Parts: sequence; structure tokens; C-alpha cells
Amino acid sequence: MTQIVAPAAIRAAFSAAMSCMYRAEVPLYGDLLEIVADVNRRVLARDPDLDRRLNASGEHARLGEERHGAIRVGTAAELRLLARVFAVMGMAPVGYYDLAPAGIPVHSTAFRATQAAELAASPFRVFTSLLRLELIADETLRRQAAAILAGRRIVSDECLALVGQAEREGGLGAAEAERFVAAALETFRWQGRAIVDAATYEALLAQHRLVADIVAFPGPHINHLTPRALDIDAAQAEMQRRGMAAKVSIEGPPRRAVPILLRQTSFHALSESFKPTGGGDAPAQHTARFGEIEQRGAALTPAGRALYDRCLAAAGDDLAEAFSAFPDDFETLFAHGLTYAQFLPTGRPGQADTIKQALADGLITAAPLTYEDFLPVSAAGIFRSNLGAGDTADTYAAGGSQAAFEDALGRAVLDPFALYAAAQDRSAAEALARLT
Ligand code: OOG
Ligand code: NI
Repeated sequence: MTQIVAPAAIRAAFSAAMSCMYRAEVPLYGDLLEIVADVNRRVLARDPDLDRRLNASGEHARLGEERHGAIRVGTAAELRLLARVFAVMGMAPVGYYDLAPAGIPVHSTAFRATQAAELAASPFRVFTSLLRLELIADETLRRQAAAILAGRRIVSDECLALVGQAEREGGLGAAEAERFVAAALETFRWQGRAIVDAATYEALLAQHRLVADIVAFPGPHINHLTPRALDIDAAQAEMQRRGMAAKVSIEGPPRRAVPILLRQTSFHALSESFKPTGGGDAPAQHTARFGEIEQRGAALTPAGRALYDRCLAAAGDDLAEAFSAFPDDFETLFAHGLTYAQFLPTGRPGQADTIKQALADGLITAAPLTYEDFLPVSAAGIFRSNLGAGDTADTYAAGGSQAAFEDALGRAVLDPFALYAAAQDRSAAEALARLT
């Protein structure tokens, strides 16, 4: 019996392979990695408390490797296939995001690890969107798009065989895991060629840039890979100093003493040449891929999220002003039930039966639990920054539905709030157990 490789190790290897590939495809991504590593070094040097906390939670070690990617698929069958590929790496679909209100004809989930120890080992996440073909207005084009999608194979036979083997045998041995990473990587590579002719590409583009991006190519090329910065304002300033075409504003909450949820900024799509089928034509240009950085803060409870949504809705020009109603010290945030927490022993000897008592006695400290997911409003902004001007369609009246998405996926998505609550409970039990 060969030794099974831990899914976390396969996930980490895949994340590293993706990073290497994207760096070669989009060299500016390499600059982003440099900027973020530099900013993170400086932040940790000036903030020893944060340095200690990230060490205790296991996030320090993962920081340099931390990134999320984004892909888009065309059919339910493709979505299910990728769910199986991600499952080999210990990644499950978490959350549901409807982009229709923002005029983007997709709905989405995020594949990621779900347990604290798994996230510490490799937090790699992939925001995965499913095209809603029914939103293509032109019926002839809709049918044509469906036929094109039905004819493509986004996962190689070798990869599929390894997925089957992992499912049957409960995992992969070292040699198979290595072959799996290499084979799975190919699904997300930009191949520089379309599977349609130039006229069809233009027709799809005229429908919606995203429709062309999803339907016209051999597979779900990775469209960005995002490193995690500990100070996104500093990273953004450095991007601008280097003359990168960074977006002016940062998506998400304002800068705060206790960062919450997720702040993101991106730089514009690059134009890349590709070959349409049919030959003869000069290479065409497609803008699909871009760069993004993010800063992750505290995960919010449903009450915290509701307050966040109210603040965001109320925000006019002054985001900081709109968020003045949101407490900004962790003790208050946690006491008011707005954020989840993780519990870290302080090192003082003592005994306690409950977390409350341990906190009161100073045996344990509460610290923010990091948000591991995405934000639909920010995601819409990220999608849009990637579409040319004039592509910003009105909202689609037909909103998506989680039930329809889950039907396509063939399973339910996991509830992020339940995962955070479970992580908090587990952290409490572990911290108490370590006291004695
Ligand atoms: C995904 C956009 C969403 C994020 O960070 O919110 C996203 C896409 O453009 O395919 O990646
Ligand atoms: Ni992103």
C-alpha cells in the first residue's frame, strides 16, 4: 500500500505551481508578489503584537504562500468536474455569490479548505463562477454558445483518471500527486488560442465580454492570482509609485484599527493576443487577465455582516464616516457579537472551566478570526475593473439563486458562518485544554 499524500500538501504544491505559471504568463504578478512581501516584512517589523498573533494562529507561516485565484466555467458539467478536481486537494465549495445584480451574468462559490489547521497548512482559494447562459438575450447565439461549450473538454484524460483514482482509493501516492498537480495545472493555462473563429468571438464579445471570455477559449484560464498584504494602502501606494495602472479606490471597508472582512484592489486587464480558429486572420486581442492584491481582516458574525452591509449602503463619498457606527476595537467587536474570535493561551499558568472565566482571569486572549471568503460587492467591482468601459451592463432582472447553483454543482455549498462558528468553538476547546 503506497503512502497517501495529505490533501493539504497537494493543495500547497498546486498553489505554488499556479503561482509559478501565472508569474510567467503575467510578469506584473511577480512585481505584486515583491511589493506585498516587502510591505508584509515592514508591517511585521513595526507591529510585534501582530507578528506574535500571526505566529500563534499559524498564519505567519502561510502568509508568503497565501493567494486566491479566480476562474469561470461555462456549464454545470464543468463546475462538477472542477469540484472533483478541487476535492482531491481538500477544497470544498463555500458560500454563494450572485453577481446578476451587478450586471454580470454569473453566479459563484469559493473552493477552499475549511478547517483551521488545513487553512494554516495552505489557505489557497479559488473563486469559481458559473456562466448563466440563460441570460444571453440572443437565442441563436445562446444555442451556439451551448453547443461550443458542450464540445470542449477542460480536464485532460490523465487528470480525470487521477481524480477517479483519488476518489476510489481515498487519496494519491507521491508520484500520482505530482502527476495530478502537473495535469490539473493545464486546465487553467492561458493557451493563446480560441476554439471559435474571429466572427464568433466578436459576436460573443458583443453579447458580454465575460461571455466571450468563458465560451471562446479551450478552458477556464486563471484570470488573476492575488497575494495577501498586511497593509493594502501601503501596497497600493507602492503600485502607484511604480507606475502600475492600479485602480484608484480600494473595494470593501475603509482602513481601520481592527481590519474587518476583506479589502481589495486590482490593476487593469492586460491585452493578450490569441489565434482564432479558421486561420488566415492576424492574431486577435483579448483582455481577460489582471492583477489584484488584498488585505484580510476579522470574520464577521451574521449581526456584524448586517451592520457592515448597512454601513456600506449608507456610504456616500465618505466611507470612513459611514463606518463610524462600526466599533473599532476588538474587545467591543467581540463583546457585541459582531466578530468571531480565536483563543490563544497567554502562557500564564492557571485553570478555567469556561472561556469567559479564562478570559477574565487573563489566561487566554481573544483575537480576530481571519475572514477566509469573498464579498459580492467587491467581487462585482473586481469583475468590472476587468471589463472595458461600456461593458457595465444594467443589472439582470433575473437574479441567480443558490438552489439553482447547487443544482448545477450537484451538492450544497457550505455555509461560511457555520464554518467560522465551528472554528471559534474548536479554538476555545483547544485553548482550554492547553491550560492545565
Ligand atoms: C472573479 C472576481 C471575484 C474577488 O477577489 O472578489 C474575485 C472574476 O473576475 O472571475 O476574484
Ligand atoms: Ni480576486
